[in-house]
Amino acid sequence: MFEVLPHLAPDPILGLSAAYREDTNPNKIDLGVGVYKDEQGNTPILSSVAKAQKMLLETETSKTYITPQGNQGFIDGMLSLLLGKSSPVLLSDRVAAVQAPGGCGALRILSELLVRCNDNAKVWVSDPTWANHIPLIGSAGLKIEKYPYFDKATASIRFDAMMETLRQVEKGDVVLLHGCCHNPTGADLTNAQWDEVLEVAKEREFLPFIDVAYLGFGEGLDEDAYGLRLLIENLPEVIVAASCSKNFGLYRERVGLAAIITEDSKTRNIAQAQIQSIARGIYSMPPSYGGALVDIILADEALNNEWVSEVNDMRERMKTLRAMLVKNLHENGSPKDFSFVNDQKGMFSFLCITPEQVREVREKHSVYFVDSSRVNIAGINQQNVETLAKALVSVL
Ligand code: PLP
Ligand code: TYF
Repeated sequence: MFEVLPHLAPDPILGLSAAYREDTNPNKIDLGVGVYKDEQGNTPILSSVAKAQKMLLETETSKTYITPQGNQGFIDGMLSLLLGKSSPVLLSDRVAAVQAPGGCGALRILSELLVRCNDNAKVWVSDPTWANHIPLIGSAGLKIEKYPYFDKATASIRFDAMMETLRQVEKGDVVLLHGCCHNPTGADLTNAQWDEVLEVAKEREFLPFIDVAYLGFGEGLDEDAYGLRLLIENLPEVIVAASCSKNFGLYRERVGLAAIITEDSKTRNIAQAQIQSIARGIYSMPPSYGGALVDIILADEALNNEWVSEVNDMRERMKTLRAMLVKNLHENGSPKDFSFVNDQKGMFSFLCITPEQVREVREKHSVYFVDSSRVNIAGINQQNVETLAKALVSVL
């Protein structure tokens, strides 16, 4: 029966890892998949997470199922982290939420919910956006449209063009926004631009769908939540997909949160039952382990402080790496000015070079990153930065 199925190419991002592993060049450089790496190129378990694991091992007494919505401590902790501890919205009983298997799981659950509301709804995504948004949202059956976002020629956000498109979005359509640290470009809206997005959302009555996978990697945990909190506090309805993969380093544990801010608490109860029924139709209840760790970390003051400081360290290191790359490119005679990389946020940057140049640097110098020219900044270190800069300059 399966012979009827067509062959499919691998995930364009995860597929790069396989090619990198097979490359025998000792000087190969991996700037592909978005995972944080330390100076040695490892992705260690955060110290706060290691401590939480020990605590969990000592205190967990059962492996019976968790509830359909997941770990309530995790949900409450995450909502405080995202919305702010004193958020008026949190106190108003207008938030439905479930623990989800990763940010991906959250994106899919929320997309399914949108289909249940209106199977004709269009979801507007930034051009470009994270490649996985297309299958995650599209597989639910929603139609995807693009709004202009980034101009490779000037390495900057096309804000006027973005706003012009958003001004034509119809009531009931959905606009996917990256909460912070835009994947793949690293180009984020300023606070003033978020203020304008709020105005157009009010005017057009579209539903903001906020994907936040890198909270804390831009400017800080609270700073990075500016746009998210602004929209949630000023609009009747917003949906949020959050991931704990990066900022807690819990990638393989699959931890995320799907949240729906509703107009009133009666609708909240309906939305809560609906997202649980969607989860039941796919996997019943989320895996427990990662959510239990996040719950422990967010609830324990000392551990929470330790985690915040680890997030700060990761962010500051990535900023240093950006500066190091820009400096090395300049010192190695780059004809192109890469200083825009210093202004971009989080884990990724678009180098704004052509797909041909990306492939050439991969084939000739074993430097691996996505054809779009997206690099994982965390893959840079003191040892490889000069090799990397020379390789890039050689293909410009
Ligand atoms: N959204 C964006 C923009 C991402 O880059 C990612 C990837 O890490 C996710 C969502 C979801 O990640 P995960 O399912 O690993 O939590
Ligand atoms: O964009 C990235 O590299 C990360 C990790 O199917 C990722 O978000 C990549 C591909 C994928 C899931 C996660």
